[in-house]
Amino acid sequence: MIETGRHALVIGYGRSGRAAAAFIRRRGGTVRVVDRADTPELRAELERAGIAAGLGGYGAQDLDGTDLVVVSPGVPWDEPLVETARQRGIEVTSEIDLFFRSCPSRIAGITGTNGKTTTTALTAEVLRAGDLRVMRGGNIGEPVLDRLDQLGPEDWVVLELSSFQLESISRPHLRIGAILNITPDHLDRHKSFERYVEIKTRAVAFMEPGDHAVLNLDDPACAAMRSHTPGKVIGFGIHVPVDHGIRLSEGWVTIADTGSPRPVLPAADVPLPGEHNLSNVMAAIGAGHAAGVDVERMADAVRRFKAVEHRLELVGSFNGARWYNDSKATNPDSTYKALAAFREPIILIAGGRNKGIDVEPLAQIIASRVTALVTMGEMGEELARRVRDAGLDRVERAADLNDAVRKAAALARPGSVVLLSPAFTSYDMFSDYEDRGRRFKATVLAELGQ
Ligand code: UMA
Repeated sequence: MIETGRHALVIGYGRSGRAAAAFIRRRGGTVRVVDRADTPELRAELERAGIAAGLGGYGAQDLDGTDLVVVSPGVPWDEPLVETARQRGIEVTSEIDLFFRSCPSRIAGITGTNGKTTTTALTAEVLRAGDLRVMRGGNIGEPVLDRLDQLGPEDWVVLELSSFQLESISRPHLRIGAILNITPDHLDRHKSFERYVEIKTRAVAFMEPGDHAVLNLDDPACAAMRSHTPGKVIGFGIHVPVDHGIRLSEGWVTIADTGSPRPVLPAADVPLPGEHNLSNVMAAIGAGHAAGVDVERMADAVRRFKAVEHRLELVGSFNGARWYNDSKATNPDSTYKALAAFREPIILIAGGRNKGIDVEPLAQIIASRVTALVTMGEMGEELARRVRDAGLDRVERAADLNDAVRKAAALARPGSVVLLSPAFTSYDMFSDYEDRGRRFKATVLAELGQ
């Protein structure tokens, strides 16, 4: 076992770092933690766990006595401390890399810019409906390394994989790998779109001939992956012809493989709004088909499925308007999909921290699609100005979340949709997108609920 007797330095003590530290200690290794943050809670937690730590920053001296560096997903893979470790010949890994190295089970991985969490949750349900034993985890917010002991060779692990995670896995061998879509995201970290695509390609590049690559043929970058995988391709698409894979035939999601096409369920039965969600369902059915799940059972799993928290999640109806929490929309593409999911007049709440994305196309689309816009956060002012320049008059700038909810409530009319779909990250005002979504829901209920 790689980690037995090792002296590990874990960089970042969040969900991933905690799981890695616990795992290494259980396997007889020693752990020291460093974190750029230094809070009383973090200190207390590390003390309780009896873990030595350097908080409030880190440097090369932290590598002394270390022979394994475990990097959290939020820490750049080319962070200077990590580069120094490599130069000194110290092995660099991550929680998810250690998992891949030791996992006895078959792994299905879901990646892409948007829709990963919903598709991961749905794929896990589809496989479970086929009586398979499934562990779900990864970027969805559920680390897996600390649950390794529960796994056996007959099990499936369904993992949501972010680009940060994929970059850190030395050999990401997936038995089923789904790539949902690729549009510019995380460019602050990966520097170029080409590099980002290259990292996503890793999800299918390490396959063997019996494995399955589930690829969105509607998305040019995903379709191009067909020539980068040794696995069997199961394509899916709504707008392009699909010879082998999952397609839409006369309104039915249909499996077209060898033999005659098999209808799975009518697209109208998909319980999630928007065409992007139909595409996510097709990906999950592609994965279920690859795992050998019966068509009817897959259809049942899809029909039963409920929206994941923070993804076009209905908060409630107030004064005739429906309010949705789409806090997970941390990039423009995700917001475009949310805007396309409704026919009703939309009051959009957007803004946050920019991660290197060109705001102009977003401003144009918002101006052409929404009835009114309320902006907040670091990008609030620029977004408001650009959307006004693009021709929308009803644009308001909110001081904080409470103010945004109040302003949106004043703009809403019966029959309209109020949508929090920020298009930017949450780190300017919240600890993460989940915090943003939960506070949004609490504020809406406090302001408008009975
Ligand atoms: N930290 C540092 N230095 C840094 C960055 C962070 O010391 O440069 C410290 C922070 O102070 C904090 C800790 O590291 O104490 C946080 O680590 P982290 O940012 O890696 O977050 P975790 O809580 O470990 O959660 C990570 C993923 N986070 C990120 O990729 C940013 C979670 O994905 C994932 O669910 C979890 O592991 C379990 O696998 C979240 C996410 O936002 C949902 N992902 C991005 C996305 O979906 O767009 C990729």
